[in-house]
Amino acid sequence: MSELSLSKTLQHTPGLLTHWTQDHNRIYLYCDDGVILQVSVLTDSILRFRFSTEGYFLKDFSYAIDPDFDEQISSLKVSEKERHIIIRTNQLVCKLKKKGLTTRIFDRQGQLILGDDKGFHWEKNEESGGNHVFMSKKAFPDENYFGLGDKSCHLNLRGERLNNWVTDCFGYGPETDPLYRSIPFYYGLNEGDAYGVFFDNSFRTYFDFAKEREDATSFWAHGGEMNYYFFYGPELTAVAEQYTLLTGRAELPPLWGLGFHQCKWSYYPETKVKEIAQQFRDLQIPCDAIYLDIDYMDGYRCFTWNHDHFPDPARMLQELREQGYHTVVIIDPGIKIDPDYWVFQEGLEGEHFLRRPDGPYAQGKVWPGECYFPDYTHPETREWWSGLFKDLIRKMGVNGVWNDMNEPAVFDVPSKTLPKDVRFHYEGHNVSHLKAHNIYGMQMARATYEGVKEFVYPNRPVMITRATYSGGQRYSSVWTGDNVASWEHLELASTQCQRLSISGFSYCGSDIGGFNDTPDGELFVRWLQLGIFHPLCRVHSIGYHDLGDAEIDEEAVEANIKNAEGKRDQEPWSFGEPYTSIARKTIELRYRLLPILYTAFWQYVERGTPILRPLSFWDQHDPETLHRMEEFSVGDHLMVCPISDQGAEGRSLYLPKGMWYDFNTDQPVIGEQEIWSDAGLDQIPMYVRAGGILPLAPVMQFIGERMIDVLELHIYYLEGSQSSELYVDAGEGYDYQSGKFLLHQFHFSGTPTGCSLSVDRSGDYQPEYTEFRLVFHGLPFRTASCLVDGQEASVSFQALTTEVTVPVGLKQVEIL
Ligand code: MIG
Repeated sequence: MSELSLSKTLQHTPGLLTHWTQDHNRIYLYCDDGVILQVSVLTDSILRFRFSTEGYFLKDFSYAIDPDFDEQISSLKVSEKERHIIIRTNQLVCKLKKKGLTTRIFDRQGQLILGDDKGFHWEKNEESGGNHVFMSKKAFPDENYFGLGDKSCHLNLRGERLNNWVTDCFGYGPETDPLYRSIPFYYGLNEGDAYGVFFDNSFRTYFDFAKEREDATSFWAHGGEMNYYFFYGPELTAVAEQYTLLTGRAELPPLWGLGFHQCKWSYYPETKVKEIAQQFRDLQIPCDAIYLDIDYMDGYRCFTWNHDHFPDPARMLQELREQGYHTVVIIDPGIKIDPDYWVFQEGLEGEHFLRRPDGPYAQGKVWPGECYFPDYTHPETREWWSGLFKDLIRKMGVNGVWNDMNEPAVFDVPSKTLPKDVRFHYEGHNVSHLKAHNIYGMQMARATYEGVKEFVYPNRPVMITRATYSGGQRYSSVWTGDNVASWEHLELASTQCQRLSISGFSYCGSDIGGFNDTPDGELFVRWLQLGIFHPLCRVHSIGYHDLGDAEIDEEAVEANIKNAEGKRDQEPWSFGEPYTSIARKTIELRYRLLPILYTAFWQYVERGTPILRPLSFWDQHDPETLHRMEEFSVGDHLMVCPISDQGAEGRSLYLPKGMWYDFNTDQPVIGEQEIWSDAGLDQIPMYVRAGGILPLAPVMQFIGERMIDVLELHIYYLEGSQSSELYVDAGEGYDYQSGKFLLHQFHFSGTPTGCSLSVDRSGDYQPEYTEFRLVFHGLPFRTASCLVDGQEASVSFQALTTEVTVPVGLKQVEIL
């Protein structure tokens, strides 16, 4: 069954309320037709709505919810009126109508935030024996919608109908839907007030954002429960923070996880890997990680090595480490059916593979040929899987793992995946593929993450996955899959990463330069100029593989390699000058920006604040921000708008309200207007919010190449005040969890004749540098004196800046 037209189907709606009960923060409403609605008040601004049509609830279970989530409410009152049940929290008033259980949620001022249109309704699912469950909400005439993960359509979802069924979609485009991930979470924004809805249902889900009817937004699923969460903002960022409070956040990656990464399908044999590694160092282009794609394995058997190509992987990886590289290897879910292969044997013995409903194992063809697939929804299978990483990491020295094909993707079948009746353990709930499909990749990433984390200890794990579900951000970063080397895809990459970031997945990136096809030098460097702002910054390409019919044809691949030698290279130096120099300059900027990215990552881990924020997150009251999708920010103060047109030497862009500085020229610019930004091939339109402080690191060829002796803090003058943060720790290991971190909170304040900077500090990490170099931009007055903690200090004057070096422990600087 594909699409259901809401109006044409025979539906049931809840009857009349007979009675209600309250059990702490859970309120149960019972109807005369057996429908029950459970409303859980989880925090003052998070409500959960869960319906049953059976007169009872099945055991509650979800993979999405963070096991560490705490229910915390400060006040809750439930009352009954003639026609309604009313639930009040500190933030919200929820009115439930006795007839039909339709719901309206108001803020404290009595403003309607979200109200039902038809509300909950359902329909028999003849195919599965269960229900199709629907919910429809009223859409305000000017309401806008955002979120939903990796979708490639316009950032603003109003007028779209989309669905979630994780799919291997090689070479997808702006119209392709569904894609690789299922993140059934959206934002509504009406007249400046934002809320979020998370429909936690792992079946195929649909969302219609005022498309079928201009005045209704609805979501539905082909099975499972109507089970959704409401988050009140009213700020968009607050919605993001609450959604990730519920579904979790990533943990801090090692700093190298935010370095520049180079990947290709595939670097082999060893001499090739070494040549690439050496070239980065010779050309002085920074790089922290090299990836090995499927050809490192023996016949695509996971956890094996092709010893012809890699005679001594442990030695090779050790040598790469000595050159400053970390190595990430790919691991797919398909385990080759091969009685002589130890992983297959163990899987059989432990009964770890997915089964068909009639007993035997489910089989599908992928890279290794016919395969079985582990049931990652079984705790014992996850434990077994985690254990498989021991040798790969401890003996061989692998540092991070990349999970691919975990939709799961299957070749040569129209569904591109396993049959829908395959059985899954699902933590004892025993379900079919219809329910488990969307969470399969997430659970594979979880099992992988647990193994990687255990075996790289005391270091931190780095994970990357293709398929995932809401909550999967707790385990792994994601990349946007098999995109294309085209200008259109450069724009898509930006939209998709912004959207992933506001959907809980801040640790994300695209295949820089494009996976399919080969970019020219211009496209490649313009893509890099976007990619350096994405937390996962990785070049990847299809290399010599022509995927046409997704068949494994070794001979064709070999022939391709011969034919294409040199032509499909996608390293920073592959396009000659001036591109190599521009690529170097761009990647160097990435390394300069690392303190900003790391601080933003900490804010995401700590508070759930998205690292990449679309323009609408800056000023949701300004209608101009709601339809733009190329401007975005990284962290608290940096606004970027990469060039995405061939031949462009600049572009126009919109800056939100306030004062800004052009990062490249130091020119002050007034926001809330469209401006033109010159950007020759080596330049990126970048703006800094006035009052903001940008910490910039020195360029390194890789993390830890040498000690940092002084960290630069770039301070952009504002007449007024502004706060900034800088988070630092060792960038590796777990000492930060026991206080070995340093959080600086800077408060800038400026008048027409002077300015001051005060610093609060927490944590007791001692960075390797003992000094900050303060670089003041845009001071409108002549500097007569500078006091650092009351002592006169000497400043130097550059063309555009005023500079002073201060101890890291400073409390206050005054410039007069
Ligand atoms: O069927 O491992 O998206 O990044 O290079 C293709 C080979 C399988 C798809 C991934 C891509 C990877 C490729 N994989």
